[in-house]
Amino acid sequence: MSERMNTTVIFDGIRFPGFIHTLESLKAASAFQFQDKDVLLVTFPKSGTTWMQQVLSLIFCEGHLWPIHHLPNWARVPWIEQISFSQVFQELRSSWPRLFTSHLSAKVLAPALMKSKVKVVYMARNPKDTLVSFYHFHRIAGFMPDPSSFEDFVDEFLEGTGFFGSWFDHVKGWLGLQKDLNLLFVTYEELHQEPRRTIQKLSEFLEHPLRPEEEDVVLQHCSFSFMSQSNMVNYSVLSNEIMDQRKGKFLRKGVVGDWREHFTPELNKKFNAVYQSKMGDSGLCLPWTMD
Ligand code: PPS
Repeated sequence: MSERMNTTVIFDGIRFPGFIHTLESLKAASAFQFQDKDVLLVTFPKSGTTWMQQVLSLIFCEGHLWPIHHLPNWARVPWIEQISFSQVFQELRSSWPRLFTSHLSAKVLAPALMKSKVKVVYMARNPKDTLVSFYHFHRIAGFMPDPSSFEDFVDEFLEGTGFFGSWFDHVKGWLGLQKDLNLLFVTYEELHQEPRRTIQKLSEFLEHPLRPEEEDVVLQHCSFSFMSQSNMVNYSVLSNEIMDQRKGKFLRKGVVGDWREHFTPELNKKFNAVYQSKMGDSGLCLPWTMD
């Protein structure tokens, strides 16, 4: 077993899994030299990151599907804060705009972004579904601790003391920068409910218009059924030690509203009260229903 498998790195008060992050890799990300043409996908974990990585790759691949079939998502749209980034960065395909991913907070990344016109795609998902997906992910990822119980996991999520910090701070931080950055806000729910319209909205923002038949190619290759079968996005190339998909799949359900299968009425009430106290006066218009 890798020595780093059970380690934790704390950066700017937030816990990160040490298997894929070091203090150095996190610091380097916060000082990353962006270029105006770059595209940066930002998410809190389990908000649809892999799905959007696939969509972005497809929008820019212009029908050349070789990378979709032969390069894993982390090599096409790498996380700038992960240990592997320095290596992957050198191998990025130079013909594309550079596509990056990050789970970092606005506070950490904004200074580097303010200096450029980077196109930021911020993707968020109903926090209850995000939490449920994250809970299941903790059970299969060898580099994350097993959650003791769903109730405890909810408490940790509400307190913002878990890995990657507070969902509330993440969303408020990034959406609070909408006026300062070149940022498009997209939700998991809209990509789910209106995939074609959402892909059109994205391609417009990215200044990379698609013909209807190109949209068809994107839609086909970003469907849950296609992605579940593709070992370039379903993480099946990783060992069981790193991600044990015998316990549950990375592409688990891919639905909206699965939280209803997990939350008791009491937990739901507790969650809604915290959500209201943290988001109620944020001035943000968030599209999901909490009931
Ligand atoms: S990570 O670890 O942060 O990169 O995880 P992330 O990719 O953000 O989130 C994983 C969840 O996204 C779902 N997913 C999809 N849903 C619908 N359609 C497609 N194509 C798709 N691709 C990924 C995935 O199933 C996880 O959600 P859950 O609810 O666990 O199924």
